Amino acid sequence: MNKPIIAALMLAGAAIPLASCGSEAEQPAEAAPANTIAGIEITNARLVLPPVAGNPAAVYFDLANKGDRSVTFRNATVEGAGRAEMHQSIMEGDKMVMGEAHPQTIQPGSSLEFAPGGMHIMVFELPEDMAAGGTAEVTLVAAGNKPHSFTAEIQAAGDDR
Ligand SMILES: [Cu+2]
Repeated sequence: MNKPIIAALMLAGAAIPLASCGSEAEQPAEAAPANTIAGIEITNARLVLPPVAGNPAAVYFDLANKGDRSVTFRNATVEGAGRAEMHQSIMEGDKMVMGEAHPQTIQPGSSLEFAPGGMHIMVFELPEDMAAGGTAEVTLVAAGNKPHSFTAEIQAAGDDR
């Protein structure tokens, strides 16, 4: 008998958070495609295979934040690979060493280059069918577990990076 009232309350309850929640979970200004973060643009993405089979590969790209809020990337995955890590190469004395990078915050209007000798995504346990000339699906994971996926062209170790 009072079902219509309950339904009306539920509708009202569902509408309130959308109308009043202005900070964390608000809708992006322009809807981003699935598995992307609004405003984030990746260009020049390539996955460079290791010179020796069994070694890790590296993913390089240019990342720009054209949105209106900062985005912090914590880690990455590559489809089919065992695991991937966000790495940074640094000079220690006269030796180049690399290790896992701290989370990288990209402010609105700024960009970050993932390039040989600097930031890169290190990819371990490559799928056996990964070959130069193909493509790989790379996903950067931002704070809050938000994924941003893009396609990288697979290059052989000796290719121009
Ligand atoms: Cu590395």
